[in-house]
Amino acid sequence: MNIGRTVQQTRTSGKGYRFAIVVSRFNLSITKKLLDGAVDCLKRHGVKKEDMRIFPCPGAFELPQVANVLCASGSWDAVICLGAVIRGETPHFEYVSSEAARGIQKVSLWHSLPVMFGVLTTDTKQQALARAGGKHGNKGWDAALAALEMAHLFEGLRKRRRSASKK
Ligand code: INI
Repeated sequence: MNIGRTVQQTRTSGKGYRFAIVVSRFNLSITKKLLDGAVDCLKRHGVKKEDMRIFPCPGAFELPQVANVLCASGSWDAVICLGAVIRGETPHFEYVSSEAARGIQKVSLWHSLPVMFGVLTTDTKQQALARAGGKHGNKGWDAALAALEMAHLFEGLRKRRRSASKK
């Protein structure tokens, strides 16, 4: 297999796919920019307005809780979680960031559905801004692009499983 060619052929058209975006309101000035990036990416890849929905939640800790319910609904091809956890001076950072990451991964595995980790974990607000449409790109955009790729990949895997079970 020519892995280089296969990687380049990755499909990211969003036509016909449905995406849920869960966005944390904590550090809203940053998460709003992540959301703008994610929506822009989906639109540019052909996802219709009616095929994406935004679900705000209080903080990054709650992202997996909302994603879990969305996955269980069976209505989405992928769920994109967006948040910003900034270290500050308390150990709260460690709990929130690690539970968000762990929870998002668990939800994806429970439901066999792509759930994207578009959560910034930085020491400072400046570092977060640089990754939310600043000089280091936009993590929301990146998470949406990964969701498009994963939606195609999972559709292909489901088709393979169906055709294998008919044999
Ligand atoms: N939530 C965040 O999304 N980012 C943070 O930086 C953050 N800090 O630092 O506290 C944060 N805390 C709130 C947390 O996610 C929950 O909403 C809260 O604990 C209620 O469950």
